[in-house]
Amino acid sequence: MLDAVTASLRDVLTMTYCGWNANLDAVIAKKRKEIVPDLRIVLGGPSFDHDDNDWIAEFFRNNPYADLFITGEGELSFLIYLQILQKNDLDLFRLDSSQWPFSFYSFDYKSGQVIHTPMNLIGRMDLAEIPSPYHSEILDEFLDDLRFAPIIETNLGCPYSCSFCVWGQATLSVVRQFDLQTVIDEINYIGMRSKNPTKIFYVAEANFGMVKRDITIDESFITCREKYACPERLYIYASKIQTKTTLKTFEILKPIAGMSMSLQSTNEHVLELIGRKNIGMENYEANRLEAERRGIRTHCELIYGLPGESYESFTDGISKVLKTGQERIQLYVILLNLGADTATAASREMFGFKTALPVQGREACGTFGDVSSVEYEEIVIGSGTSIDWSSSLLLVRSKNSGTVSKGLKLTSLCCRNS
Ligand code: B12
Ligand code: SF4
Repeated sequence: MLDAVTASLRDVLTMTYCGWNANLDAVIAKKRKEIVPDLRIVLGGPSFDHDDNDWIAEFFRNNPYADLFITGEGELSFLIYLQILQKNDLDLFRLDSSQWPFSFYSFDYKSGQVIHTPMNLIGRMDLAEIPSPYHSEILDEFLDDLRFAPIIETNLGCPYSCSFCVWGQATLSVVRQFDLQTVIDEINYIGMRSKNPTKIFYVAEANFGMVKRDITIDESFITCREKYACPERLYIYASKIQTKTTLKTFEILKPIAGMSMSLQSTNEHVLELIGRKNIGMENYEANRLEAERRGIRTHCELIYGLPGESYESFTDGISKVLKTGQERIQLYVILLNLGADTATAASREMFGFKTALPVQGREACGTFGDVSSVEYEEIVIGSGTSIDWSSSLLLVRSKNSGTVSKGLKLTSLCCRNS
């Protein structure tokens, strides 16, 4: 891929900036700017604190290779960027920044000022107008490559706003749906074409089973599987508020997916601090029992180290979940993901987070062509006066009593939310 980037380098290099490739972006940018000094480098993606000017200034000082950061959904903003280049001799900076759309951020190193025009709001693109990248065949080479697994997106955004999660940000809070027929056609196209040996599909949405049309999408997954023996497995997250529709959705999907029943915390004070509402333990138990009756596999997720969570409240939460009969609980450490409220300077100050920067998994380190990089993630190991989570214990169920026993050292650090 890097060779392709180098071979086609001309005027603009665009990259997604995420926690897991931030350092890789930097080394690639540096090398490519050496080859093409005038190269414009445009970043986009979720890891950007657009509300904090000091943070933004620091970001550009630390990443001097970046000419521009485009926040939010990229489709329309990037189109506007290209139109501006076309009209301005390939130079965004010829256009007075007062005319830039609000999603553009840059930096004037001489004055130390962030360049941003918050007033120039642009609308959102009608999702029905966005053609499927799969149908354009541009992704065929990835579908043909055994190392890549396909991701499909049937809607965008999440109506909830848990502070540790980037999905919960205001810009993503309105859920919008892609055209149903396009989604169904994509499922069949991917099922027919994907060479990934695990035959997995990633479904990139926060609350599957929240709306009735998900039942139609389900049926497409299942008929596609019957036709092409693919997908055999879905990486999918169910709506955190399970309704009759959610149960119906996952009943259909049960040959290829279980239903997540995430809580993240059961402590009311913690939930208030992180802006999350759960369904309540009585409803949780009723839904879990109903899922079991219908033969749907379920699991719960809990995050430790959340603001206000103590060792006692966390283990109490595990006991409560076990008492509902839930057999599988996945424990995650809280990550401070840039772009999420918990990672802002204000939240760090309010909760007094102590953090550590462990190296991410093996796939986030390495040498790729002429560049090497290592990525880190930021995890909370303590906050305020609460306990030191770095010595967290993995909590295991003592089988019959539904209580929790402690004893194992934490071995896995990972976090995926819903
Ligand atoms: C599928 C997925 C995964 C998959 C695949 C990841 C991969 N490497 O491809 C798996 C399960 C492996 C995964 C793992 C993780 N994930 Co994940 N994942 C997602 C998910 C659900 C979809 C991502 C996606 O492909 N979306 C489809 C694309 C088209 O949309 P998009 O990425 O939002 O991009 C749009 C804009 O951001 C923008 N844009 C993006 N790049 C650019 C570039 C330019 C130049 C421009 C102009 C615009 C632009 O335009 C795009 C279209 O509108 C998102 C949540 C979500 N719905 O976005 C979380 C998400 C990206 N994951 C997240 C996290 C934290 C992780 C993990 C770190 C968790 C962990 N500790 O294990 C790991 C990291 C693993 C890794 N090394 O990659 C966070 C990222 C937060 C952050 N600030 O970085 C998200 C946002 C979820 C969340 N709860 O907040 N993940
Ligand atoms: S954790 Fe789940 S419910 Fe909460 S904002 Fe993120 S995606 Fe939405």
